[in-house]
Amino acid sequence: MTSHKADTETIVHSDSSPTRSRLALEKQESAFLARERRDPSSPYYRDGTPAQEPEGPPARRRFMLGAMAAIGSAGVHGLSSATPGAIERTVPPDASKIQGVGVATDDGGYGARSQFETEVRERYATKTTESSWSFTPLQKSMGTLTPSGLHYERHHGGIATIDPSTHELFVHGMVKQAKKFSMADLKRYPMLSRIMFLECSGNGLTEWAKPTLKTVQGTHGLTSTSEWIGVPLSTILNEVGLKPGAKWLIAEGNDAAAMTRSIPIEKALSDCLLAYGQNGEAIRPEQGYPIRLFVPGYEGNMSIKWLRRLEVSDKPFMTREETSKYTDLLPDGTALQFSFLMEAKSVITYPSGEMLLKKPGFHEISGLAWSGRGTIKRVEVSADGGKNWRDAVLHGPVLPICHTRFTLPWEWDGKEAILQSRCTDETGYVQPTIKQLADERGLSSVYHLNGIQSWKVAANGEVSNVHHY
Ligand SMILES: Nc1nc2c(c(=O)[nH]1)N[C@H]1C(S)=C(S)[C@@H](COP(=O)(O)O)O[C@H]1N2
Ligand SMILES: [Mo]
Repeated sequence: MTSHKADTETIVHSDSSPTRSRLALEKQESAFLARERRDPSSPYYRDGTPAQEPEGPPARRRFMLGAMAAIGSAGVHGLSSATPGAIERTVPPDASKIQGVGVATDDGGYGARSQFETEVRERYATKTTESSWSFTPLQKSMGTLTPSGLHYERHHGGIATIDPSTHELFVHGMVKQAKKFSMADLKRYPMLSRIMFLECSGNGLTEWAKPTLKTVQGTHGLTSTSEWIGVPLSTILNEVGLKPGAKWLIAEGNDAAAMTRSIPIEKALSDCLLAYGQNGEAIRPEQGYPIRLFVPGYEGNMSIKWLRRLEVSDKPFMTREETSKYTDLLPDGTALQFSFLMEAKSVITYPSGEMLLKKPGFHEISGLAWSGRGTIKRVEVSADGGKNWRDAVLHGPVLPICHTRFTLPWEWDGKEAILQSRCTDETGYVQPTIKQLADERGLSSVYHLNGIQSWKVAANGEVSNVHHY
């Protein structure tokens, strides 16, 4: 930090005016105290003013996004999002002058974040709202874990509501003994916990031909990281016993979309998880409560939520999601099928689209990198559109198939700059440019865009989404 002195000189507290005397402040405080200290059952404060109930969540925010029409939906409209569950409390001028808020008996006992934190998922839906995308606000992300309430969401037929006490998972097909497992049955098996990212293969699909969405939430927000807790799928497959020749299994959801995907048996036996826990509690309804399949490192659509059935077979099932959807059309008219892996990808989250750098000087560049193939080995950052690269610091623990936080100190000279990050994973795979991907695959397919993201910092400090090679 170079301008420490300048910083202190320019600090202005929004509530401190030079004319306000200490006396005035104290008067304000005692008025506040009189208002605060009231009998909770009384509709009046001690000073006689009527007690008003909090007005509910702060300003509702609306988001619109025409570009999602690229996904092929007939119409798109923004859904409103409000800061969920934040308890609004009166803010005293000096919190150390009064008792803090006593333990609440009427808040349901489930915590909420500070009323001052307002970042929310951006939600987009087709005309019917049941098919929707909710994007994680990566611009505000810290570290690697995504709070469950901000995990990205992709639903094809709305969020299923399932009673765990009656839910069953049916495992059948080429097995020695078909079986039904209740949630209680599943929870008796030895558990496994792993911190892993999930990413929709449609993440960034609007960005192939030209920069389209304005923020990192729009361009990269369909990925999140959670701790996932459950039973290894191999345990359950062992329990039913695979018949010789078993090569694939189909996973089916209990939602209105009855989403289905074929999974190769080697993958099913290696590291797939039947997850009932997320970040220390039961998985959220949005994430597939009471149980989802988690297929580490593979495209998000294979991690079937609200899982109700697994059928073992000697061939893939060729369902809608692997024939008409989730294939990658190539320039020669053929299509890639079963493009499971999520290749290495990184993005700078600070500074990123729509931010404003107030002044030149020190800024810490920060971002996320991840790879479906394993651990991130290296992240390089360029501030001059790819001419020069510097190694960023990777913050541990660097886990396989997990978001990895990187940072790099940057001294901005106040001139236009193009910020980029490029990652390398443990297999030596280096994140390509968007142009390299487009040259190779053409522009007919929308999935699996893992190219280098460029943010332009204009001389006036405004950050915007650009393509730069
Ligand atoms: N049953 C079911 N499973 C599903 C889906 C769905 O709509 N229904 N969406 C899939 C897609 S496309 C993705 S990217 C991930 C999203 O998981 P999340 O909503 O927990 O982030 O779930 C997958 N599993
Ligand atoms: Mo997805």
